[in-house]
Amino acid sequence: MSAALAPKSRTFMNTGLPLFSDLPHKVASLDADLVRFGHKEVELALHEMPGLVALQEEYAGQKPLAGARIMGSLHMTIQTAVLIDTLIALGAEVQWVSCNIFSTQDHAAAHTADNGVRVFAWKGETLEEYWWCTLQALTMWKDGGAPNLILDDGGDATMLVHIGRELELAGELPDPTKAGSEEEAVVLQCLLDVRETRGNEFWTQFAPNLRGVSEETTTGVHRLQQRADAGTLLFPAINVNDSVTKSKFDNVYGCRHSLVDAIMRATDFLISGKRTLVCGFGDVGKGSVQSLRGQQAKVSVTEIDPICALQASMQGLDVITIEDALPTFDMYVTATGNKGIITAKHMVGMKHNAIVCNIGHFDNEIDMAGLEEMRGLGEVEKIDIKPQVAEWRFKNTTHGPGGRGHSVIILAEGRLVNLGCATGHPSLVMSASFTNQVLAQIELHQNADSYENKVTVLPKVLDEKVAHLHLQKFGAKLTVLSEEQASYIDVDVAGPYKPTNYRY
Ligand code: NAD
Ligand code: 9W4
Repeated sequence: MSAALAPKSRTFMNTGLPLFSDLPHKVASLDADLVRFGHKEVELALHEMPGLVALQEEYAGQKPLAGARIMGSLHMTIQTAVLIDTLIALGAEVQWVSCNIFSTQDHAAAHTADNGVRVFAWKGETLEEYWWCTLQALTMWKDGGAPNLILDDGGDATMLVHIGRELELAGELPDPTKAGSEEEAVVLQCLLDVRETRGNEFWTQFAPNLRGVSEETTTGVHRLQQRADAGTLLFPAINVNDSVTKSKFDNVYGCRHSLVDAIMRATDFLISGKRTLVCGFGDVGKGSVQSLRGQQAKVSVTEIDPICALQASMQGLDVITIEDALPTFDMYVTATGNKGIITAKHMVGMKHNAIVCNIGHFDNEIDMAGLEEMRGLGEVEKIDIKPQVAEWRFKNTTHGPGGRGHSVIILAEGRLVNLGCATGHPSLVMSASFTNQVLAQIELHQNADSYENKVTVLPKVLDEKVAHLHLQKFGAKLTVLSEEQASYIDVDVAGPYKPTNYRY
């Protein structure tokens, strides 16, 4: 169909929303109480986000992001609202969506929309609505223009532009019937609708406006790296994930805060003194162990890597296998990034009312599919206790109360417990991460032309700057190197203080 013949009022799939909408925003509600709650929570979070406050103050008069038009695709939470406010304070124009259908905090979206920002995000979007939101924030700018930067988490926005352009250049029609998943079918339908209404060169003309992307997570960085290796990345990318002040804070300190927070919000189970198994002793496992030990749980770990196992041993933890734990342990936390860590068969052997949760990879560290299969066979019953807390009762075992079947309590359906049962990382942890994001956006806005279309991390001095901006909050006082000391250890007085490959 030619663009001229295309119906102008076409709606996108089952959303009932115009494919290209002139709505100023779309959020769950702008009810006065919700807006007020959002504004107040942002005000409280701001006080805990010293890196972002410092950047706002440092650049108050300079507007280093003037002329930047940033499309953001990152969980629309209270902390993200502070990030958005900071980008705007630094001169940027911003349009936003969430990067997960469930992760929007509606009061955060209400705060942001009430401030006049074009935000398209609400908790519990359908996949169709999610991709509609992404299309609006990317393409529907108030003045009819386009963004020149993307701030991405997971790579969806970056991917839409790349695939859209590639299919146009290949002369191929996007074909949802060839999709490998339900989500891919929605993406291809979105691209097909754009093709049918806007013609063969929409993304080809759109993409050159983009000068760079900063990426928040491991998955997104991986997708960018694959493109860079294949020579198909269209603009430079800054990998924020691998700044030390992002990854260590997110993985270790964020999980240290939010693991017991989640378990306590979900249950009234006493953690102290309980035998708890943490599967995986990487960064997230280390944070999780600290979290549980803070409550005086008796923690043991499982590991496949002898270095991490030795680290655990040096911290006084028993390194065991899950089979060793089954008869006596009260709680299990998976933190491996791997799959099939706790199987349905393991759960058959657990103590009555053992708590099982995951803080690692999204949804397959715990074999929920195996449990569902047993449910289908009538061997296990699922009893919902409250949202995100379920009892799974094994009917044929004999080590439950009175020699009958036993149960396990599964939190957040086996998905990330700190996000399903609590509110994730505290603002201060997100401040470290998002300060890197702002520095990355400034760097791309000012110097994108000096970068190749590759993936780079921020230089270590900027990582150190992020740490610096947070020190005052803790009343920390740095020792200043003398010139003599600096030359003795072969660093500059102003940093960087470590070689690039230093492991913190
Ligand atoms: P990591 O690689 O540092 O640690 C994972 C550890 O698990 C490694 O030491 C590895 O040897 C071990 N492991 C792998 N397979 C195992 C197995 N079968 N049994 C026992 N141990 C095994 O990774 P990380 O940074 O700790 O991240 C782990 C996961 O947590 C990732 O999926 C990451 O995306 C996720 N993550 C979650 C949050 C959150 O807030 N919930 C935050 C950051 C990262
Ligand atoms: N959140 C999230 C919340 C609820 C939720 C299907 C129904 C990640 C990082 C940050 O993913 C996030 N509910 C789900 S999935 C899901 C995901 N389901 C699954 O059944 C329930 C998320 C980063 N972050 C913090 O950690 C703190 N502030 C932040 O911005 C946020 C949210």
